[in-house]
Amino acid sequence: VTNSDLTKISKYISLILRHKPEVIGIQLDANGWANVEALLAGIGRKYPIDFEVLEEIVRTDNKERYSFNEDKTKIRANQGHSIQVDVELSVTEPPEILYHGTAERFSASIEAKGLLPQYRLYVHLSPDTATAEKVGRRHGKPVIYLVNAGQMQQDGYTFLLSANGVWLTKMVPAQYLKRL
Ligand code: HQG
Repeated sequence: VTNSDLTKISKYISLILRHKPEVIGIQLDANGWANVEALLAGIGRKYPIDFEVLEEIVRTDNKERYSFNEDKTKIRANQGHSIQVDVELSVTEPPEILYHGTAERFSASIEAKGLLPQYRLYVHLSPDTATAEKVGRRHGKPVIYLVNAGQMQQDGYTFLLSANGVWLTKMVPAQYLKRL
């Protein structure tokens, strides 16, 4: 299996574990877990991989997108879901400043309405500008917003830190945003 195959398979697994488990006829439990055997069987039509390859994908994923449970019978995405699951993240005090990378074409709407989770459960924030820039580039010409997370927390907003270092919050009103 080449690296580019692994990336392709990882994207497919992302789709299943974050958005559409039904494409392979499986379900996630309330905490976002899928049964590993069911996942392997389900993706087998497209990508007949064995458990060792799945382990390699989880281990080498560049954003640490997935976790196994302790005995590796279950797997879930660490964040990024659009379906309603609780991946058991704890409320964490954010750094004073977080960043959000997006595309220029969204900026008028963002500055009017704030950051909204759109089709996902949360708005995703990055701990540094380099990461935010990469996230923004996925959508087009990147722009970076500085998020006044410390002030938000003082005002009662809560933040979750995902297992892979992404900060999550329900929404960011425009008053806490500053374009960099
Ligand atoms: C934008 C990737 C108009 C928002 C990354 C973003 C991340 C608005 C887009 C994870 C808006 C949603 C998530 C408003 C927000 N008006 N547009 N009021 N509020 N938006 O993909 O943060 O590679 O759902 O700025 O690393 O780009 O998939 O969110 O541009 O962690 O693992 O609506 O996805 O991880 O796009 O990325 P997304 P995101 P993976």
